[in-house]
Amino acid sequence: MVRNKSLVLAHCWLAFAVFAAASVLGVWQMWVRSPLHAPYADPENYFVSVTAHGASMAYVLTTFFIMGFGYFVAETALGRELPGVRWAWLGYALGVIGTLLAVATVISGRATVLFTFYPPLTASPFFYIGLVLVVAGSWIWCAIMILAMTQWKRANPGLPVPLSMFATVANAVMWLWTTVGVAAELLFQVIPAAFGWTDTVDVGLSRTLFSWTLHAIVYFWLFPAYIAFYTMAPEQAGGRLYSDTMGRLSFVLFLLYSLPVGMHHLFMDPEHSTGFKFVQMFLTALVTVPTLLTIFTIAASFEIAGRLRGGTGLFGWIRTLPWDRPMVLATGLAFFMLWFGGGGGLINMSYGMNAMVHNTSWVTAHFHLIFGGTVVIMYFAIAYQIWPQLTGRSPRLADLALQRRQLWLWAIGMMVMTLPWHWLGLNGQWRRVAHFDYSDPLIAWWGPWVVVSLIGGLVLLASALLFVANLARLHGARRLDVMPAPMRYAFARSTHPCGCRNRSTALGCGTCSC
Ligand code: HEM
Ligand SMILES: [Cu+2]
Repeated sequence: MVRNKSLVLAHCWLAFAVFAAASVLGVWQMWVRSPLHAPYADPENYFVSVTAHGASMAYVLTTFFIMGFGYFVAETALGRELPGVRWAWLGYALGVIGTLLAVATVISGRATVLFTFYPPLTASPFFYIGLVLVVAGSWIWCAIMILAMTQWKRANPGLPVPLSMFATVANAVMWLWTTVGVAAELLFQVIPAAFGWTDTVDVGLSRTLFSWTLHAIVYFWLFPAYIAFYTMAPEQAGGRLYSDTMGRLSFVLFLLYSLPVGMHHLFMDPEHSTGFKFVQMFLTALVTVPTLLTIFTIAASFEIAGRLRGGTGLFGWIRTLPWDRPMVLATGLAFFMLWFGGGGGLINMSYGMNAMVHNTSWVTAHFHLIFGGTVVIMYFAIAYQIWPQLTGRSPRLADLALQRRQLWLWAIGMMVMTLPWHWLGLNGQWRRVAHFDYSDPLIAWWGPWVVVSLIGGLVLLASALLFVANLARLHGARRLDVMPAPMRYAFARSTHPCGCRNRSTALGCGTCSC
């Protein structure tokens, strides 16, 4: 039972409305970069658009969705009332005001600084103040998450916190620590300079402070997807979580590894030494540990589910999984995209190879695949799964078919858009550039590949609109008499609840009846 449905819905709807609008801008940008003639295509408009699209996707979609989902998890996993609901609404209001301020400055052309706003690019101070307000709103969310868990622990001494809440709080703690970097940059360097109170900015310092936030923010976005992998997908697949400890370990590792690695974004910057960059590379490589742990644990959980459903042989269990359930399908598609996106990430991470792709389209293609692909497809799946509890309406078979179609379109569109985009980057295509002179024989062959990316972008746009339509249709549907089933999270089970010492199999104890 979710008490504060409107709180969660307000966050999700704002996130998804902004996402849909930003998707339209994304397609237009790809069109401008292509050899086809796009309307309104001038560099001014392009950078207004890329700033609006980038900031909307990276800050608004994510922050509001993560906050809304966190409130949902706190209520459903802890099974008690959310503390500080008024504060939660205040956090929402701050976020809305901040978003409006930032959007207004971008649309009026006074903040074309891209979502990274690296000085010496300078925007209207109200752009930055808007961002600070969004972050301040999210800090309130962090405090509420921590408080909710503490209260629950006090009421349930000795019991482990449910994994989904454990991960949500890990995310809140990480976010509190990691936003210190960007907050310091904005408050002490960028905003005073934008108001004209100071006349120089130490660019090396501001890039370093921003990087403090810039990698961990990726984990902030990623956590909901991992929460879904660990606590929702195994349950939907009809099995159980293979290991609760692996889950907790992964989340703690993400929390630890997020701390010092963001400066790997500055491999090509002069202000850090080579030795320091090597350390950054090494720490970044460690991030493969929780990623591989997760892939292993979720694959094992799915294998348990597939075998429980009668699957046999080395791979037979894959076929018996219930792929018709959106959460299961999305997990499969997310892992597929993670395979490519993760591989690309290893190249970015390597100090030497990074020099080859630095500031090319490779980078943009990479984060679209892993963030827009793997992470955002799980946001869709989470939304589909929590919508019945929030709206009181259960999806019918036809609704589920449309949800699956939407997920497929997203994965296909993402692959079609990003594979050529990577390839062009490898061949030197610049990122953040509006116009290319395709009459130059050196780059003329890029044109058709950008058009293929554009087609991928159109498929993505269709999927984005279908997603919002799917949610709206369910929200507006006639209420049925049957109430949707309460939210259930996947749990791991001890192989030997009875404590016997028999040999066990993946499905449980082979010999005793426990
Ligand atoms: C409809 C699907 C999408 C299309 C067609 C699209 C296309 C684009 C294009 C063409 C750019 C400009 C790249 C450049 O100038 O180098 C861009 C930038 C960006 N996109 Fe997307 N995008 C889409 C969805 C997404 C999603 C789902 C996310 C993340 C959730 C995302 C995040 C970003 C960010 C953060 C930037 C800014 C990059 C920068 O400043 O360099 N996009 N997108
Ligand atoms: Cu990074």
